[in-house]
Amino acid sequence: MSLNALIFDVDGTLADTERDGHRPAFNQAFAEAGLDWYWDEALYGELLAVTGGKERIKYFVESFLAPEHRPQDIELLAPSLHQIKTRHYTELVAKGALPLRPGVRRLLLDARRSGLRLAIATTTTPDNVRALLRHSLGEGSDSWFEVIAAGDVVPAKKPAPDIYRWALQALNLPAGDCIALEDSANGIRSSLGAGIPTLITVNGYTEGDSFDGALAILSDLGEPDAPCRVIRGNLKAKTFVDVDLLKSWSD
Ligand code: XBP
Ligand code: MG
Repeated sequence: MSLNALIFDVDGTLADTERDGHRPAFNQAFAEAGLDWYWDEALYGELLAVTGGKERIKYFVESFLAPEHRPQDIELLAPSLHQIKTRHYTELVAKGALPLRPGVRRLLLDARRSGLRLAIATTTTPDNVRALLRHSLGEGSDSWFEVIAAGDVVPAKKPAPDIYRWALQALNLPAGDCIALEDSANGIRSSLGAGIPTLITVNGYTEGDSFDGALAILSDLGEPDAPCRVIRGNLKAKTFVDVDLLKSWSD
């Protein structure tokens, strides 16, 4: 197999979006809806066990609220709260609150120069993806990605493999011709479930996760002047991730 495409996760991988992006957006939505719910950093870390904002709201209600405090119409309330939250999140992104992680822009440009195909496979919404790409890589950068597999396009979100299988089908590529870049246990279970070799860059919420089967586990993708920290794996004397290194893992 030879490397043909990189498939990027978004939240936690392209940018560290959860603690200072999605989490405050959820809290702003709850306040706007007149709810006294507040997800602090620790609680949000527990809620990240469930992917998908609507599913996470339902998980919170069912698992963290006493029965007498649970809203009756959660099946209706969750999607409407999520719409408000997505508005707040995209406003946060537009303010530049969520920069790309180290090495992401460099690797994307390296991949484009090398003729690698690019795709996204994420649990978040297409609106959130396009806002993040537009504000961090510039207008039109979403066209760099042949496939943006996002959110409700599949019935089951990560850790189910559906979103990565959907991306492979849209790319018309076998799993072994791709490398997925992920940040979380749910993410790698999804990508490996689809048979895709996977590189992990951790963040504050996921560094304690289990990443069995990863090509390597790194602090981030690194920059020439800011080496990444290798948690597990062999970077073959390199100090940052580039296309040559990824290709060497695929040979
Ligand atoms: C991470 C998620 C998403 C975000 C919130 O997605 O699980 O649910 O936490 O975004 P990924 P939404 O790591 O797959 O990019 O509220 O839009 O779901
Ligand atoms: Mg992620």
